[in-house]
Amino acid sequence: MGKLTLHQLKKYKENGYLAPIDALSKKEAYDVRNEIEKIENKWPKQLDGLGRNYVHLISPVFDKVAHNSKILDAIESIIGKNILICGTTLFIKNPFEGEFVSFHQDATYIGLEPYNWVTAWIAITDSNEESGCMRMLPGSHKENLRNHNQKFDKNNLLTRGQTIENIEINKTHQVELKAGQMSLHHPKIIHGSGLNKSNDRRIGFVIQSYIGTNVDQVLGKMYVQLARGEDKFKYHENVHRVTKLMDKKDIQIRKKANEELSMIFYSGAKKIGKY
Ligand SMILES: O=C(O)CCC(=O)C(=O)O
Repeated sequence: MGKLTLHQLKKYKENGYLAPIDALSKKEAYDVRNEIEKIENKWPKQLDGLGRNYVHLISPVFDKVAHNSKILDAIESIIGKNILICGTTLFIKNPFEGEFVSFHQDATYIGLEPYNWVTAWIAITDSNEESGCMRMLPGSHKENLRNHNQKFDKNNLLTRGQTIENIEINKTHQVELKAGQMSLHHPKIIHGSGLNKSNDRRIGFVIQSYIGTNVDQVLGKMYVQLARGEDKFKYHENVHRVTKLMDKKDIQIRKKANEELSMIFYSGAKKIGKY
C-alpha cells in the first residue's frame, strides 16, 4: 500500500472518502476478530456500550493495527507526517439485530479542530450491501455542517442517534470492503449504514481518528499516542502503548479515558445514550 498515489489523493479530495485500500492480511483481520471474541467471552462487559471505545488501550492486537506503518503511510498522505492516534472504536453489527448508523457528519459532536484528521475504517469481516456496509455522500465534505436531529434510537450505533434527515440513498456510494481492507473518510463527509442481513457479524475496527498534532480537542480531554513524527503542540494527554491483554492498570486508564470521552460526546446533550 504505502503512500497514496496522486490519483488516490485526488479521489479522496473530490469525494471525501477513499476505498477500498488493502490494509491488513486476512490473518491479521482474523486475529482482531479473535481478540474481540476472546475479550467478549472472558470479560463480557468490557466491550459493551462505552467500552467499545479506546480498545487499543487494553489489547496489544488492537494496538498493533492502530500503529501499522502501512496504514500510517496512507494517513500521512492526507494529514502530514506528525500523526496522533486519538481513539479507536468497534462498530459491530450482529446478524439480524437491527442495528444501523444514521447519516451524520463526524465533525459535529467530536470537538476536534481544525479538521486535519481522517478516520480509518478497517473491515474485520466482509462489509457489503448484505452485511450493512457504510454509504458515503460524495462531495458532502465540501459543504457546511448540517443540522442533526438527536433521536437516541435504540438500534442506532451512534451516541445520540444524530441524524441528518432526507438523504437520498441513490446519491450515496456504497463502500464495500473485504476483511482486511479499509476506507478513509473526511471529518465532514455525510455517511451512515444500514442493517446487517447476513449470517455473520459485520465488524469494523475504526481508528477514530488519526489527527495531525496541530488538532486540538475543544470540548474536553483526549488520550493520545504519537503514531509518527513529533508533537510540538502537546494539546492532549499522552498514554503509553500496551504490551499485555487486559492489564489491570491499563483497564483503569482506559476507564478514565472513556469517562472523559463520554463527556465530549454528550457535551450539551439532554440525555446520555448507550455508548
Ligand atoms: O460502522 C458504521 O457503519 C459507521 C461508522 C462511522 O460512522 C464512522 O466510522 O464514522
